[in-house]
Amino acid sequence: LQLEGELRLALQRQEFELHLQAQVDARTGGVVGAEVLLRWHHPEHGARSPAQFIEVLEESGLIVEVGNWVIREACRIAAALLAKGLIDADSFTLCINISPRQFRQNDFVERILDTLKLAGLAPKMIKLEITEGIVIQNLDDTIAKMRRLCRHGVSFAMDDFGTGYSSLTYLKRLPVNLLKIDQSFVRDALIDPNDAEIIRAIVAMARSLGLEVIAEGVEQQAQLDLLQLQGCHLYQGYLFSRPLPLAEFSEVLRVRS
Ligand code: G
Ligand code: G
Ligand code: MN
Ligand code: NA
Repeated sequence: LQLEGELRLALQRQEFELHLQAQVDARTGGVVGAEVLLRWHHPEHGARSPAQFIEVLEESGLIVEVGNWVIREACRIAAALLAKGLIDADSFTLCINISPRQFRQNDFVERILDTLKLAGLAPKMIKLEITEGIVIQNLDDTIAKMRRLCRHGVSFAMDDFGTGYSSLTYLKRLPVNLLKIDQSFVRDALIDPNDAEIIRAIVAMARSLGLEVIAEGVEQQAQLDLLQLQGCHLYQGYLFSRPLPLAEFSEVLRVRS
C-alpha cells in the first residue's frame, strides 16, 4: 500500500522516464526499431525496474494512467527522433508494452489513435507488445481492438512468446506480425538442447504463419550465431545495447547512421 502511494506521487512528480533498447537486424547491423521500457527514478532508492512495481500498478489500476503517459511519451520520443533525422518513418518501429488492464479499457483504441494524431505520428511507427495473458482474458474483445488499430496501421507483437498459453489457434486468428522469443529460452539455448529446440520450433512456426520473429535477451555472440543458424535475424539484448536514456540512444543512432 505504501508502494501504491509512492507510485501515485511518482506520476505527479514526473519521476517516470522511458529508456530505449535497440532492435537490430543482424544481417545488416541496422537498427530497425526500439522497445521503450519504463523506469522510475525514486527520490531515495534511485532507478527502479518495473519488475519491482508493475504488478502494483496493475492491481491498483494506476497502470491506466501510467500506461497513457507511456504512450504519449513514446510518441513524443518518436516524433523527436524523426525531426532530428535520426530515424526513418519507413524503416523504424517503436515498440510499446501494453498491460492487460490497460488493453481492456473501453477507450483503449481511441486513446492510441488520438495520441498518435496529437503527436503527428504515422500509426505504422508504433508496435504494441501484448502478452498471451491479454489474449486469453477475452479473445473476442482482443481481436476486435487489434483489428481496429491494425486498420489504421498500428502493428502488434506477441511478447514473452513461449512462456504462456502459446496456442496456434489464437495466433492464427490474431493480427500479430511479430513474435518475441522470450529471453529465458535465449539465456540457456547454448547449454540446454530443449531451449535451442524451442527456439527452432518458434522460428518455424513464425515462418509458416508469415510472422516476423525477434529474439530477446541476447547477450553473447554465440547465442546470436545459434539464432541466425535457426533463421532468426532480428535481436534485442545487451550484446548490442542495454536500454538507454533518450540522449544515449540518440547517440547510438547517430554513430551508426
Ligand atoms: O526493463 P525491465 O527488464 O526492467 O522490465 C521488466 C518488465 O516490465 C518487463 O516484463 C517489461 O515488459 C515490463 N515493462 C517495461 N516497461 C513497461 C511499460 O511501459 N508498460 C508495461 N505494461 N510494462 C512494461
Ligand atoms: O518482458 P519484456 O520482454 O518486455 O522485458 C524486457 C526486459 O528484458 C527489460 O526489462 C530489459 O531490461 C531486459 N533485457 C533486455 N535485454 C536484456 C539482455 O540482454 N539480458 C537480460 N538479462 N535482460 C535484458
Ligand atoms: Mn516487451
Ligand atoms: Na519479453
